[in-house]
Amino acid sequence: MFSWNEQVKPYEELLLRIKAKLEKANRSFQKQLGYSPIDDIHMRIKSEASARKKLDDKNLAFSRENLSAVRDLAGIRIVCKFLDDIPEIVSLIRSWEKMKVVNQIDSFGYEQINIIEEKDYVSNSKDSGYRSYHIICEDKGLLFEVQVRTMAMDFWAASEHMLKYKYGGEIPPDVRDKLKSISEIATTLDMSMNDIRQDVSIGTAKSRIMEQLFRAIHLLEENKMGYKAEKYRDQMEKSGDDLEALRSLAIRAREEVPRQYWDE
Ligand code: 0O2
Repeated sequence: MFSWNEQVKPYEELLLRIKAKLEKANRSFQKQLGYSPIDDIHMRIKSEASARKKLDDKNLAFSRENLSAVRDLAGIRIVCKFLDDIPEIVSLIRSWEKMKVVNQIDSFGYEQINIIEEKDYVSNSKDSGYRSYHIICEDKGLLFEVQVRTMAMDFWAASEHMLKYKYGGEIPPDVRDKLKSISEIATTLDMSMNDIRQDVSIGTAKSRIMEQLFRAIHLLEENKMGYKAEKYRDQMEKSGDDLEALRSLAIRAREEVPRQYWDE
């Protein structure tokens, strides 16, 4: 016999490492783009009973060896804000694999992961209406599953899961039909939200630029360079909504402020 706790311990450590990598990447997205695509990260290790059932269903013994072949014994779920964030996160995870060729060690000092399989239930939803992008990964012999989905997909999956539990595993046909049509509504919602994502990104970029420009103008005024501040205010008004003009104005205004006046 083997101990379940001992069996799952390395998976717990692995999930924490992957979560830290994702959080770090999300912070970099925020820094570089002013926008973080990951809304939430959940980790889970299958319960002993659920793992036992999975092996039972495949007529496999509950052994250490068979458990290590269960691809979703450990799972990490990444919930994104918008539909277009999914390919962004999938590329990020694929890049961890590519890094292995160049460098065996990443910035955390761990070896990189291998991608075993990808399942695109976003483009091709399951019969139930389930949608998500799955990536089966491997890290030093440990298999784990990454699920990438939007908030709408996550809400649907959590509700369906809850109903499955409530009906003892078998959802009645009429409820199943309703769930399928709700999944279609969620898809429409995701697509509509994605359409306005462009506006959101532009809005975020503009507010960051304006923040920098106002800060530079304020520092110029505070440090006896009111005439320069006036010039930038004037040009800012003339630039209107032209993002590129405002961006280059903010760069120039920042350069005018002597370094010692920045308290950042
Ligand atoms: P839980 O609650 O996450 O433990 P395989 O693993 O390759 O032998 P499987 O299990 O069909 O085959 O793989 P698949 O299709 O990639 O699904 C694995 C996981 O995706 C499931 O794990 C669920 O988390 C999720 N999933 C798949 N289909 C559905 C669905 O119709 N509804 C919901 N709510 N989730 C789904 P588990 O172990 O089934 O569940």
